[in-house]
Amino acid sequence: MLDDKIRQIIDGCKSAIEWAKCARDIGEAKVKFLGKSGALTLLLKELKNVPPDEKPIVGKRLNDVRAELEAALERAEAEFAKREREERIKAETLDVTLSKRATGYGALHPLTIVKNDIVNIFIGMGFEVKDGPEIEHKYYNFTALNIPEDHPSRDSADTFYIGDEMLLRTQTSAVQAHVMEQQKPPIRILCPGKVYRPDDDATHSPMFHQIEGLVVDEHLTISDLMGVLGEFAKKFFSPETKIRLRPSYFPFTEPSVEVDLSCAMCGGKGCRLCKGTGWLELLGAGIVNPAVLECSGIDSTKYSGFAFGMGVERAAMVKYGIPDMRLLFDNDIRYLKQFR
Ligand code: 2NL
Repeated sequence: MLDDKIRQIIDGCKSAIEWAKCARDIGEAKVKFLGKSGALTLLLKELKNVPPDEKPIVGKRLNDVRAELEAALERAEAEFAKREREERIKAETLDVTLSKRATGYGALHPLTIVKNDIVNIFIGMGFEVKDGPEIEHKYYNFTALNIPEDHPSRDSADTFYIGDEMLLRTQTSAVQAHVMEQQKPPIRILCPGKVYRPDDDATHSPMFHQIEGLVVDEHLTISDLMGVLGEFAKKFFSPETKIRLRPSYFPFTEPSVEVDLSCAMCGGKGCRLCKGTGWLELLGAGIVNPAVLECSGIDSTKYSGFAFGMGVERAAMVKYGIPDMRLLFDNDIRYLKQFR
């Protein structure tokens, strides 16, 4: 009778081990057969009903069975634990020899490339880069630059106004007007940045980029302007590039000039890029109007200056032969990729 029950427990436990699929199944079998209210434990409690002379034998038998089953369960559990750890490690293994999916590299926008090129050329000549607000007071954008109250560029058809006094700057000279007010000469600054004008067609964007330069010191003449811009032309295009000055007019410079660069594509013979002229129009420049210096509190009898300005879009178009400015703003990645 007792023997049958012991047999049942041994068979039940061994079959549980045999059918177990994981360490947890073994844990459950442990509870079922050897736990506090497990089958073998309950049987041990029945020992009190066994005749006294048989107790030692039956007791030993039950303890032996318990030890045997415990050992079998431990072995099975250890085996499962080992197998499960191996499987987990195998599943987590990374194949470091697998080649990655191609992601492609980022690249600077051609306008940024050209802006950086230009800025670095002038840094090389001792210029300091300055920036300022894109939302300006009309005083710094116009008045301080000797642009009269009735000048057409002040009209709301040519300037984005924000109320009566404030506007989106139409030229980066506004930054230079701030610097002249705050700094004593010598001044040698370069102001790259976004400017805004309400035109929008094949050759105009309502937002575009300018780089303006300003030098104020004693004894400066148009020769200094030609020296600096001649050096710029050689570095921007090629060592053979020459500059040419033509008379022009700006309210903030007197005299004013347009500065042409000899065409880098044909070397001045005339081609598609320079439209047969051999020259590329790139900069406006001039000797700073004494009225502009005085307006910022600089003594125009002691100091003189020269200034210049250019459009970054225009510079990028002549440098790379880009035929339409909209190609720079459409942000078609297939087009922009070429300038990497
Ligand atoms: C152009 C022409 C120019 C200046 C900008 C300037 C600034 C100060 C005083 C005097 Cl603070 N001049 N800037 C002078 C001449 C031309 O720009 O074609 N820009 C795109």
